Amino acid sequence: MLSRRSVIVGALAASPSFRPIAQAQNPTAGGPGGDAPPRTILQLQRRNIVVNGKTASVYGIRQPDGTFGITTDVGKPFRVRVENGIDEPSLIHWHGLTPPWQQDGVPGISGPPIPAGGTADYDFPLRFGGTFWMHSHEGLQEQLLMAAPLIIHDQRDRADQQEIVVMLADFSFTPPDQIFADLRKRSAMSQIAGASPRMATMTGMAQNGADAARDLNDVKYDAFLANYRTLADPEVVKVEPGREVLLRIINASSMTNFHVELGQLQGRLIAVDGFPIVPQTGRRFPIADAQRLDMRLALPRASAAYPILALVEGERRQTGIVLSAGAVDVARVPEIADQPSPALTLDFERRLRAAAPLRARKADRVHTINLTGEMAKYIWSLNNVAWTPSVPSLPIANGERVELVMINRTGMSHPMHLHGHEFQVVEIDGKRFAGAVRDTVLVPPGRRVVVAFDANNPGLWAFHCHLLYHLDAGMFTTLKYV
Ligand SMILES: [Cu+2]
Repeated sequence: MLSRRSVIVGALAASPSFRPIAQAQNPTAGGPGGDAPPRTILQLQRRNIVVNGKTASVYGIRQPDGTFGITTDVGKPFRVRVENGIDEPSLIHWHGLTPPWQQDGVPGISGPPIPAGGTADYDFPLRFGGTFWMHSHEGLQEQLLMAAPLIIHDQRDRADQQEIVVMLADFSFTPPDQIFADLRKRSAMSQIAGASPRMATMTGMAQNGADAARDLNDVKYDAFLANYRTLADPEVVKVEPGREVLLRIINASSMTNFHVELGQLQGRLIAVDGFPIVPQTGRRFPIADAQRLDMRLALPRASAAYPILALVEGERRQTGIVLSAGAVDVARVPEIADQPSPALTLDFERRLRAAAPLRARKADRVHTINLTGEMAKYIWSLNNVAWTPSVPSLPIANGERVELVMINRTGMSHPMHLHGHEFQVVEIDGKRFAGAVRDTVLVPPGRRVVVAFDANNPGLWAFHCHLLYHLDAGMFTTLKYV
């Protein structure tokens, strides 16, 4: 893992086509005499949080006034300076946005990481609003909570409506490099034992059901966080009885899918990954790693406390916040649910319809991408190739309608994320439909999911599984066009 990372950086330094982000900017913007709006400063920092009664050193992305991440408006430029205040290189990806490719924040693809103590500037137009997020794409920093909300208001938002952002995360006291080493060791040992159900499903098309259910969570986490807190000491948000609030849920975890459980409240889901859908009402919604859900909640007139929970897929553990409407005592919410939640399926995805679908058009180009792996070495790959910088990019051309056919031939679900473009889910297991527009879609074991996008943002773009250790183990590739 370390060698792959240093290879990338080395290759970059030697390539004249990659320039530091700061140099990729318009040098006059915001300079002396310029009338550009001021930059928002984002500081990458070390900080302490308390989890399960113990202090943990994690990362954070904050403005000088302490605000995590950014809230801004559509149509405004995204003018940001990132100051790297940690003691190692870092680079921040604007998850779900469509910047020029050099500003996408993937080390070795978009540009080199920002050295410790260095800065990088960003300036690009915001084409659409919604709930997005930012996270480090360098090494395993995301596991140490180098992530923050990125909210873009647009005409869907109402100035008088209270907004509540909930950022979910998985947390371990074990250092990420150790987690990764343990995953590799455990895989090797189960190979020797020869009895792992996961192994059996790695070689061929996986079956749904019992085998898959055993493969839900690779990493055993110490805690699950909502806005950096557990249910032992949750964030309690004051809300007004009888009013409607907008809930923006961001799954910023490294490896975990959740079900959002609204309890007594009914949610009206209006967007996924920031993009509007034909609204869906319900009390429970799946959210895969890296995805977002925007929902409106109508609060009853009576005073009450309403836990908003996120149930870990396949486990009894849960996290969340509490909405406190009126004068109420907030009772302790258990961190363990009565029942384990089921695995995420595609049932919900299949019901979603884009409110603003892509224009109907035949694909100019189709890439079939098998999601593959070699469990004995904890190698994850695409079309049986674990990524290295020498892997050729998938070719596409500017102006094309592209379809990516993803077929999961492993025993685990993979949330697949495309950088720099929004895509539409257009097919599940052979059935075409005008599904949600998103940037991350879950492909469960044995399933086939097709997404379509318009190649309208030339450059070199990452496409990968968003599970952090799968990504780092090679489940990654690039698309390239000029
Ligand atoms: Cu994966």
